[in-house]
Amino acid sequence: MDEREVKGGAVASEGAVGPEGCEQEELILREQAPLNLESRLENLETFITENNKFYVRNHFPVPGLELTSWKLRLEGSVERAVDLSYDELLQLPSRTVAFTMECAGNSRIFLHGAKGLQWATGALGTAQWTGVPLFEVLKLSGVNSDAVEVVFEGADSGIPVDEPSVKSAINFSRSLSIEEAMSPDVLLAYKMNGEPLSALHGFPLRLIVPGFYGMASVKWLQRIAVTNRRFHGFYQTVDYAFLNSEDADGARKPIKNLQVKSMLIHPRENESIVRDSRYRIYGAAWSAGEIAKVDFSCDEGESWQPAKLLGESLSNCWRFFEFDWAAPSQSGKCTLWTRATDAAGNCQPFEHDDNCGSYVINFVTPVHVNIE
Ligand SMILES: Nc1nc2c(c(=O)[nH]1)N[C@H]1C(S)=C(S)[C@@H](COP(=O)(O)O)O[C@H]1N2
Ligand SMILES: [Mo]
Repeated sequence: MDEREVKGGAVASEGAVGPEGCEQEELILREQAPLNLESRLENLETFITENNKFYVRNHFPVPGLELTSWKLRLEGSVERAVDLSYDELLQLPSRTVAFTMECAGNSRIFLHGAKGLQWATGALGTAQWTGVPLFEVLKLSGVNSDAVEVVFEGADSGIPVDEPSVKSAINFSRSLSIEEAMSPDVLLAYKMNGEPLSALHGFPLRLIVPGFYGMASVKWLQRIAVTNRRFHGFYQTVDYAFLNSEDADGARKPIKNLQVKSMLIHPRENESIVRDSRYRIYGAAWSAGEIAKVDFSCDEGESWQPAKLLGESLSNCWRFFEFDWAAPSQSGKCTLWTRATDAAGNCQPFEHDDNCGSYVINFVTPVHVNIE
């Protein structure tokens, strides 16, 4: 894997915000323009991922927004349109919610050559997000009885790469149904781990949708529109969309909920382990909801043993696990698997669902180690 370090001085594009001065050495550069950065596994060992070690997923250049000219516009199928300044938002009731955010394309390298950014397993992280519950802001505007969805528009725009169907610049936008939007966990967040959002993570305001893949958490929010019909935006029906083979209409549906998944943090791919030793297997598991169990196999699924879940269980957050492994007494290669099950009874599949294209990569993947 090509892991070029991100050093200061590289700028995404003119007028946009680059990684310089952001102390991004901790991250792996996956794309320079637009800037895409992956977290290092060794920085994902703790419950909270530090802000400067948290992956960055951008589709367009990072807009450099200034508070003096920025405001949030709330309009559409509402009783009254509302404009809110940053200071006005800070005055509204706030909440802090912990949430593990994973990019829907995380682990794409396991699809061997699939189109898109070649993420290994580090396009995820957990932060405490602070902001105004979206429903509080919708209360200010009122919502008409015909409202169906809420559309969130970011200030970033451009023409998506390799998409001849899109001829002119579009903004990054996604929608939620009215029911989803009313969840008290859905936040208009202005803080990440107690600090104001950085430019890379959506300053001054971003949406946070716990339990959904990252694409739902629109950064650099500038406009929220309540609509009386379904939104068919590019990042809703073309990209970040899937085919449901049970649906007769054949239309692509937006990818939404996080699917149950686990990853090993120790050992790493190709790590050497002393034969006959005890080794502490360590990893993380997450889902929309809570994790019920994680099983470990060192014989490609012939037999499974339960790992020990660590810490407390928090909804929509990862949970770490460990397993005290008796490494084989023979030297040679060994393949390690983990398989998580969530509280709703979903467990990780063994194969990728092709209806999801190069997204939702939650099947059981191997870590190969050398017993020496
Ligand atoms: N406006 C805007 N919001 C966005 C994106 C984007 O490109 N533009 N990327 C989305 C995707 S695909 C992910 S995974 C998350 C990543 O958030 P992060 O960069 O703070 O880690 O932001 C989402 N919100
Ligand atoms: Mo993403």
